[in-house]
Amino acid sequence: MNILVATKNKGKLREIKSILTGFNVLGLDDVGIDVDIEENGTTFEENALIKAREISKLSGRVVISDDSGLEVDFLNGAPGIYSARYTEGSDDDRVNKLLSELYNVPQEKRGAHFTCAIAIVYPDGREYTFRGECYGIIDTEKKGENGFGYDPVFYVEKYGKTLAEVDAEVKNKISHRCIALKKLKEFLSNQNA
Ligand code: ITT
Repeated sequence: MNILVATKNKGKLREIKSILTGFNVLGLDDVGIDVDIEENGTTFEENALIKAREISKLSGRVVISDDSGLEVDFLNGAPGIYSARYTEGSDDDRVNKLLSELYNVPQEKRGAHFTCAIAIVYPDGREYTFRGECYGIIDTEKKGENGFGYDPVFYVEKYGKTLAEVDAEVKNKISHRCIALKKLKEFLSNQNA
């Protein structure tokens, strides 16, 4: 089965490809689509559906999208759906802003989780969403080079490492994205049953 992924984020696409084994996963570059989509929903699910609907309309294909973000307890769930827009600039600039917001905040108050909503939209209009979450602590400094986004400061107690320090295979076993995509895979296998 061919699945087109409506994302401009290379890190997400890389992870989705390695988790959705058994499918022919295409990126927007593969089909020559380059559009800016306004993400004006109020939840991860709404934003994921906005992206998948738009690209399904443009391509006529089965499309999945990923809307995700980091919710920090001390910041009352911010940056949340605004994680990509937390500050202008690069992922590194956003991580630096987060570290400065949490400056001197003790470890027991640094809890956070990633959320990922995966949407699938079919050309006939059917649409479904799946959610995954991954819990950790915001570290006091950046560690590791793997992954993307906020991974260098997202510390996972079970591994004693940030998501940027663990191997891609480990992240892809425990991540919010992996949990949501497993639900999608389960759904797709029941569709074909
Ligand atoms: P698309 O909308 O084109 O998919 P985007 O990067 O704008 O790409 P989102 O609007 O969903 O995607 O924003 C997700 C934000 O959350 C972005 O800042 C990411 O860096 C961050 N994020 C999501 N998943 C992450 C992960 O697994 N590790 C680290 N940061 C992550």
